[in-house]
Amino acid sequence: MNTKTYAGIEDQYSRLDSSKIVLIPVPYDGTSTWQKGADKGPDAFLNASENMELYDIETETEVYKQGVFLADAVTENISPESMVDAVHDITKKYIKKNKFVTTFGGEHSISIGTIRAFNECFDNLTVLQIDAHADLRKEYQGSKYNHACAVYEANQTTNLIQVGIRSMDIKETTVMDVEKTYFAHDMAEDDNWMDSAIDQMTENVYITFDLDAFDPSIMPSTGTPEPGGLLWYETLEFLRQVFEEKNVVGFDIVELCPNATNKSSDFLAAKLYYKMLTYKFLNDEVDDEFDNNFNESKIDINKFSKFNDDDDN
Ligand SMILES: [Mn+2]
Repeated sequence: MNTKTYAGIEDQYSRLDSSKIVLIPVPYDGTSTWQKGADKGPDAFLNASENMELYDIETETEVYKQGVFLADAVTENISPESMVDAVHDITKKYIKKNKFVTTFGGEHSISIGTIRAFNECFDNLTVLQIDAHADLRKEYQGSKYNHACAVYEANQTTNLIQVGIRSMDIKETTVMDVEKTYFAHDMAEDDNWMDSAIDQMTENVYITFDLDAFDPSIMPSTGTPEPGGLLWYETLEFLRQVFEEKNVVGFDIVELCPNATNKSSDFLAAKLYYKMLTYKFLNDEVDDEFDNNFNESKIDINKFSKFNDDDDN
């Protein structure tokens, strides 16, 4: 059991029964291909969170009072597939407890498990992927559960919207839906990308946020930094709009690869997480009941599922 709490908050705000939010750390780094260290991400994030001031100036709120339960870390790592299964199971368990479920990685392959759980529990799910990389490979280095494959399944089974993309393999062009892809070089010149992306979302939105979407000038501590990324305030503006206009059902933040001497990226990740919670609960009083609106009897596949098309081939 964890003895520490998220951000060092008091017991009354961190117990499972009274918390609307659950945070699941997944310190997994089994398939990363270049710089290792994403397994250290959750600890660095939690340490930075403990040193962060919890009053949000922009919104004049203290979202931690909605309650944040820090779940035991998922440490399953016998194989990438068993890790994904473990993440899937624990995510679904907390969704069914009517919690707002959030996950902190770890490398991006953990999101395969979280997205699968959310897609099984929410109708017509949109997956908003904010990332430098397309991550659309069906298989990479012998595994379907490699970080380079993070959203292949989401692309097949959900309404996937990709934002910030600036690196991919030519093979990925064959599965990518370019109408739903916002490339970084286009975003730099087109102020309309935020509205356009939101217009393509269904009501239920899951956000998978790879920290390498940010520009390396503000987020250097990530496994594969790419130039030309998102900056802080435009990212917050976009996220706030998404949370205001859609039902964000959960999110993950992945690929923090901490640097021993420069902690600014850890703090950015901590603040990003807190901002996303803040936007989610902006109009909720602490005493309001929370309903995550999961569909207990969901049997329909997502209307965006491409599995049926595949069967015809
Ligand atoms: Mn990435």
